[in-house]
Amino acid sequence: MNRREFIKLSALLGAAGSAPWLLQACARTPGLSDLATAAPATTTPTVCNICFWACAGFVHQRDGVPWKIIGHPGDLHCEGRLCTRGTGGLGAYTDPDRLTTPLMRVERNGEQTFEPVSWDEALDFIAGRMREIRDAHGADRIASFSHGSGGEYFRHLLRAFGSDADAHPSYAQCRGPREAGFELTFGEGIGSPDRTDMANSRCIVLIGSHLGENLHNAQVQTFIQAIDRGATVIVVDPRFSVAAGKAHHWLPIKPGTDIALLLAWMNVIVTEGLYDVDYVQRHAYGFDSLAEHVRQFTPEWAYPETGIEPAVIRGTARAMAAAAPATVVHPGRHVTWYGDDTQRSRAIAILAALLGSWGRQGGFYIPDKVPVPSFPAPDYPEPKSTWRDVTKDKYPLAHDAVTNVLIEASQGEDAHYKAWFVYGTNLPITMPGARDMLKSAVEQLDLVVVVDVQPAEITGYADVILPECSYLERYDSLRNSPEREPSLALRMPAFDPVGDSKPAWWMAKQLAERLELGAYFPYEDYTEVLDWQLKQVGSSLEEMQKIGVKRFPRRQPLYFAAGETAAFRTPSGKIELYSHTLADHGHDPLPRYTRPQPVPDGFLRLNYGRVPAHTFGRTINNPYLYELMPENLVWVNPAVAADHGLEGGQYVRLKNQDGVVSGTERIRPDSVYLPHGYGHNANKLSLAHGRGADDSSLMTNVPIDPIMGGTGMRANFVTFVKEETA
Ligand SMILES: Nc1nc2c(c(=O)[nH]1)N[C@H]1C(S)=C(S)[C@@H](COP(=O)(O)OP(=O)(O)OC[C@H]3O[C@@H](n4cnc5c(=O)[nH]c(N)nc54)[C@H](O)[C@@H]3O)O[C@H]1N2
Ligand SMILES: Nc1nc2c(c(=O)[nH]1)N[C@H]1C(S)=C(S)[C@@H](COP(=O)(O)OP(=O)(O)OC[C@H]3O[C@@H](n4cnc5c(=O)[nH]c(N)nc54)[C@H](O)[C@@H]3O)O[C@H]1N2
Ligand code: SF4
Ligand SMILES: [Mo]
Repeated sequence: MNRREFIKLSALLGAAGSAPWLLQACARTPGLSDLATAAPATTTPTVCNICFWACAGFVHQRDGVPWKIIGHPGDLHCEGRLCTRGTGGLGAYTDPDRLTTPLMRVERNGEQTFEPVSWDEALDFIAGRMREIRDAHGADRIASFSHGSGGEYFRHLLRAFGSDADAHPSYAQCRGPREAGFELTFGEGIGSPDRTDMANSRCIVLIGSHLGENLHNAQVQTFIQAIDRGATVIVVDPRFSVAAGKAHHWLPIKPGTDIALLLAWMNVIVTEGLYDVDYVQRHAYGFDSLAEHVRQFTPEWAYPETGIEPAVIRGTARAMAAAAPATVVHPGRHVTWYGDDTQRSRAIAILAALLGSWGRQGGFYIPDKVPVPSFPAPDYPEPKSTWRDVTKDKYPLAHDAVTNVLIEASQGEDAHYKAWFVYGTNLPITMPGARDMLKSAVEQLDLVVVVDVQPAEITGYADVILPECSYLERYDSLRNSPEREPSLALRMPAFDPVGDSKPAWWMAKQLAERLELGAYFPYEDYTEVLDWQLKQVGSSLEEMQKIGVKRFPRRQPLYFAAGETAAFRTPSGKIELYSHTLADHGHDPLPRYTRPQPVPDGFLRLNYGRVPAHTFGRTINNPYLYELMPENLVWVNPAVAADHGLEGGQYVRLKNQDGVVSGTERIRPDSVYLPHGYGHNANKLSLAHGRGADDSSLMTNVPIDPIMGGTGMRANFVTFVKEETA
C-alpha cells in the first residue's frame, strides 16, 4: 500500500465534494428588511440548540404551523445565516419518535421494560432514592454528566443537595487538552466561541480543525472571508479536508506526528530569529530553555517523522512569522486524539507566544461578556467530597471533572458514586469504547436518571427517563458567551410542549421542592429569573422577546495595548514557555515528541470527524437532516479499495485491531474516514436505528492523556469485512 498515492487520490475526492456542502451550509437567509415584507407570520426569537455554537435566530410560523427558522441578522454567532443543521432545527420539534412522557423501568413477567408514569410518580421516586442515598452514603455520592444549557439547572440542584461532581464529554472527550495546554501557558483557556481573531488574520494555520465540515457557523464564514481577503492558509491534515481544498499549503502529515512538526516550526522560528523579540522579552518566561530544547528538532529531523519536506516546513514557518502577530495557529476544538494531546496543545500555545499573537490583532483577542448577575439564592453547602477529591490523585491539573474518571469511580466494590443524572449527553456513543464500562457502572448504581428529548442509547440505561421539551418549546438561561463583542440572546418557546414534555428548569425545581431545597429555586416561572437578570443590565424580558439579541459595550480592550506589559494568571505571572507546574507534577516542562504506534500490516488507521449535515449522533433521527445524509460513507482510496477487492457503492463492515466488528450496519466504501455519530442501536429511533457504522464501538484502544485525563480516540486501526447481504 502506497501512502503517498492514498493521499493524492483522496485529495481529488475531497476537492470534488467540498464546494456544494459549503454553499448549502451557508445559504443566505432573509435579513430584517426581507422579514418586514414577508407574509404575516408569528415570529419568536430562539437560540439554536442543534449544536453548541448557539446561533440566535427567529422561528416563523403561519397559522400555528411551523414554517422556518432563520438566522438573526444582528448576531455575531451567525451573521444572519443558519447552517444546514440549524435550518433543519424544526425537525427537533416535529420528530415523531420524541419522548413525550416520563418513563420508569419496571419488571413485567420477568422482563424489564419502561412504563409511562405521571410526573409526580417519577419525581417522587427520584427524590426518595436521593434521600436514601444521602442517608446511607452521603449527599456527595451523586455524579452528573451533562452537555447543554439545561445541565445547569441540575447542577444547581445537586450543588444545593451537596454534590458538585458534574462532568462534560465536551471536556475530556473534546476541548479539555487545549484548555489545559493554554491555561498552563497563558493562564487562560480558549473558551467558546474560540477566541481566535480570524476576522483580522493574515495567516491561518489549521492543525486538523476541519472547518467547513466542522460547521461552527460564524467561524466558517470568517474563515471564508479571510481566504477572500488573501490570508495565507496552511492546513495540516492527513486527509484532503474541505479546508485543505482552500489552502495555499496543504501539509499531509503522518497521523499522530504533529508535535514533531510544531517543534520543527519552533526550531526555524527561533534559529532564524523570526520570533517577536520584544513580545517574548516582555511577556514570556523560559525562552532560553525553549531555544535550547528546540535546537535539535530541525526540519531534517522532522521529515522522516512527519513526511513533510524540510523546505515546506521552513517555508510555512517563514510565512507564519511574516504575517505575525496577525497569525493564528488555531488551537483546534476536538483535540483528544493520541493521548499526548495537552502537550500538542502546549506546543501550539508556545508557537503562538513566539509569534506574539496572544492578545494581538489577527491572533487571539481578549473575550468579554455581559456582567449579568446570578438570580439570588442561598449559598451552597460545602460538599463532603468534591470531584477534585475523586480526580486529584490521577489528574490534579484537570480543570473540569473528567467524565471517564467519574464513570470509573462508579464501579467496583469501593465505588464512590451511587447515582447518576445524565442530561443531554449520549454516553454510549460519546465515550470511546466504553460500553462495557458503562454497563457495569450502571448495573451497580442505585439510581440513574436520564433527561433527554429522544429515546437515545443512554435512555436504555435509566431507571427513570425524564422527557425534555425541545429548545423550540422552552425558555432557557440567557446566552452570554465570552466574545469579541458582549451580547445576550434569548431562547423562548415558539410552540407549546409536545405531549407531557417539560423544560429542565421545571424538573429541577420540582425535585428541589421535594427535597426541601425550594429556597434555591425562589420563583414560579423561569421568566421571572430572565426578567430580573435582564433588568440588572438595563434590558427586560419584554424587550428581548421583541429583539432576540442585544449587544453591549466592552468593558476592557480587545487586544493588549502597544508597549503594555500584560499580567498572566500563571504562577510566574508570565507566559510560561517552560512550565514548572508540569515539571513539579512529573510531566515534561517543554513539549516532547513520541512516535505514534505504527499501523499494523493489513490495517488502516481509523480516522473520523464531522459532516456538515449532522451534529454527532443527535441529529441522525431528525427527519429533515436524516434525508440529507442517512448513512455514513467510509472514505477509501481507490488503491486501497483495489487491494481489498472493494468496489464503490459496496457495503462493508469495519473490523478493528481487537477483532471488534462494526454492528450489522452497512457502509459504502470510498476511504477510511468515518463521520461520527452513526450506527445507533436504540430501536425507538425509527430513522437512525441500524443506519451506518459507529466509530466509538471500534475505539477499543484509548490512550489517556496523563495531564488532564482526556481519552485519545485516534489510536485504532481497521480493515474491511465484506457485507454478504449487500
Ligand atoms: N457539522 C458539524 N460541525 C461541528 C460538530 C458537529 O457535530 N457537526 N461538532 C462541533 C464540535 S463539538 C467540535 S469539538 C468540532 C470538532 O471539529 P475539529 O476541532 O475540527 O475536529 P478535528 O478532530 O480537529 O478535525 C478532524 C480532522 O482532523 C484530521 N486528522 C486526523 N488525524 C490527524 C492527525 O494526526 N493530525 C492532524 N493534523 N489532523 C488529523 C482529520 O482528517 C479531520 O479532517 O466540530 C464542531 N462542529
Ligand atoms: N467516537 C467519537 N466520540 C466522540 C466524538 C467523535 O468524534 N467520535 N466527538 C466528541 C466531542 S467533540 C464531543 S463535544 C462529545 C459530544 O457528545 P455528547 O455530549 O454526548 O453530545 P451529543 O452526541 O450531541 O448527545 C446529545 C444527547 O443529547 C440529547 N439532546 C439533544 N437535544 C436535547 C435537549 O434539548 N435536551 C436534552 N435534555 N437532551 C437533548 C440527544 O438526544 C442525545 O442523546 O462527543 C465526543 N465523543
Ligand atoms: S452552527 Fe448551525 S447547528 Fe450550530 S448553533 Fe449555529 S445554526 Fe445551529
Ligand atoms: Mo466537541
